[in-house]
Amino acid sequence: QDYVLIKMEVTLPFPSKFKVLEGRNVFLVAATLRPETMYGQTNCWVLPEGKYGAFEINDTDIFILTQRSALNLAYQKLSRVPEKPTCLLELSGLDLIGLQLNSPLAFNEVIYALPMLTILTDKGTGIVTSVPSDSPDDYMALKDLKSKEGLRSKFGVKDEWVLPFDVIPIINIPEFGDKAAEKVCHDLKIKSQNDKEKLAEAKRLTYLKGFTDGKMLVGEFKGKKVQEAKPLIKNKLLETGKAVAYSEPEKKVMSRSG
Ligand code: ZZB
Repeated sequence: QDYVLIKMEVTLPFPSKFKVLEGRNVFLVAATLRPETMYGQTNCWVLPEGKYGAFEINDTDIFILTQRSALNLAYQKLSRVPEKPTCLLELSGLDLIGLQLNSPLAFNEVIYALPMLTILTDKGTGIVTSVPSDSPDDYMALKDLKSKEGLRSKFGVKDEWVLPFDVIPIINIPEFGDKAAEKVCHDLKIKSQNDKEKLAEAKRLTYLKGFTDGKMLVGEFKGKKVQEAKPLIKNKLLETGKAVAYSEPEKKVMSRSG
């Protein structure tokens, strides 16, 4: 699977736990297959009990992601020491919640790292960027956090990291309108982010229709079809250094190489 890794820059000042990283450019790095949706980011997702690390990519850049993805990146020439990830700081998802981020193309100038309970640690980087207009999982997880005060207090999430962030229409799909994920979640009567079977169906539908029938409502390629805009936006992100390409090895290959 070929992902685009989005470099979401952690803004200054860093929280005290991150002081050893001062002087570097520090990024939470999210794997996505939908670079054309980056305009609509409202937050970033981390797994509260997930294990992450801050890894040296080169002399200036630090990526926060899972150990597993840092190793894969090292084999893809993205590590300061060739083929060896160097971890400067071990972190848990709880350490990341509330980090303030500046993410490429996002209309929101700052977004926050928030808890999502269904993140898989053996996929991508274990960090996910959230686009609730076009991703049913993101829509439901944001809805859960907004509507459940208990969920926010459980993870120390401040109201101002969540409540001001609304769904931003970025793509029109004739069948689903300008907020496809909201419409599909509503039509399938999805109750929460834990409604996994229905969410898988919602994701399948939104992917399919988004790709075949979607049209950009915003950005440099406004009016173009999603199919056309996707590679153009991907290349732009890669050329400007705001993202890097990442291939996920097959599961079998991974277990053989340890
Ligand atoms: C932004 C985005 C916008 C995404 C969208 C989807 C959609 P796939 O096909 O199963 O590989 N993702 C990435 N890593 C993880 C993880 N570790 N755990 C859970 N989810 C993860 O799915 C790739 C997508 O799954 C990625 O693309 C990411 O969310 C999420 F409008 O990034 B996406 C209809 C989907 N729309």
